[in-house]
Amino acid sequence: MINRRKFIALSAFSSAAALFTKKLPATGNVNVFNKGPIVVSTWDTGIEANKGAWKILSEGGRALDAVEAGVMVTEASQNCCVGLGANPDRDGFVTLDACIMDEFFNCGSVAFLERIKHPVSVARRVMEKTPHVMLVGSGAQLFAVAEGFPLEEQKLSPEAQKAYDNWLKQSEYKPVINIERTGNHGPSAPSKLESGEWNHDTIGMVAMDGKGNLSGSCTTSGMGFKMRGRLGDSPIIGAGLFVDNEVGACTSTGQGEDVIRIAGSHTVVELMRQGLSPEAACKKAVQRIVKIKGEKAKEIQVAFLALNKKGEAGAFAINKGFSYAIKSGTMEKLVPANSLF
Ligand code: SD4
Repeated sequence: MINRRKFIALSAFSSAAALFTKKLPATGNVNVFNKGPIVVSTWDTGIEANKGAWKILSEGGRALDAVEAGVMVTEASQNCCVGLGANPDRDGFVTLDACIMDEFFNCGSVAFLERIKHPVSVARRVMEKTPHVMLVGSGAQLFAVAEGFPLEEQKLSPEAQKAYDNWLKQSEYKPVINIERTGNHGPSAPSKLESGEWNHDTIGMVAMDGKGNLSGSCTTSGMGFKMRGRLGDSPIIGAGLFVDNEVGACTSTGQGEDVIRIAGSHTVVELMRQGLSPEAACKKAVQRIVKIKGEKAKEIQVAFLALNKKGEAGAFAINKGFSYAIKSGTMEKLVPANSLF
């Protein structure tokens, strides 16, 4: 039998719970408790990428292999915003950045890499075959070729050529906010870059395997029409990606300069270490950027996506328009993230 004190405590709890439930955002961006493997990745392109990762996770494979295979799907899709089919720099060259990190703090990264289809795999080779973490530019390309990666033709995809020709008309050097305007995605959407319906150029992925180990990857063509040689956060361990197997993993997307400024992904993992949920940790990091940028934050986009050791996922963005894809044994969906503005 429930005594009066217990009853009051219980009803106080249930009304608090009801209040909490009411306050849950309509976007459904709640932390998902998950048992077993799970993979999450940025933007709508994450849906297809997660399928690639899931092939490995569902067969008991390692998170590290899953996050490499997953983002390779996006790197390979010629009509997408990531990889050799993506937007070039302002001089017309596609330059790629990528990194990868496993459950033992092993990490590898390449940046300003040209004519290589799978920068994430080169990053993994840097991690596994050199005593270094980062290789850049022609050195990274030489290493890739020595490792047997073919040197692809230097040629823009038709979509990127159109987008570049359009940009050349004004040649305005201004980063454009990353958005997703429609829910329609996947390889069947070849004209999105041209139509401006989709202007993000990165995929970040974090995963937990059946053994409970975490890994992450991030790959990008960087900001479209950037200065030659410009790097963003994506290849920088601690900024675009960070994994601490005791706590959680985080990746980021959006204006890289502002992520680097606060060592974004590392910050999110440290906030989770202090007990914050993935979404709350991502929100705190976003707030830190907004505090620095003030009103100007409304003109840029940054989003963080995190996964903790319990298999809870969450994200948060500065502005509306960011979503992330989840795949686990029981769910596969695209979740619109909450944002400050
Ligand atoms: C960068 N963070 O190069 C990347 C860009 C990005 O969606 O995420 N675009 O700064």
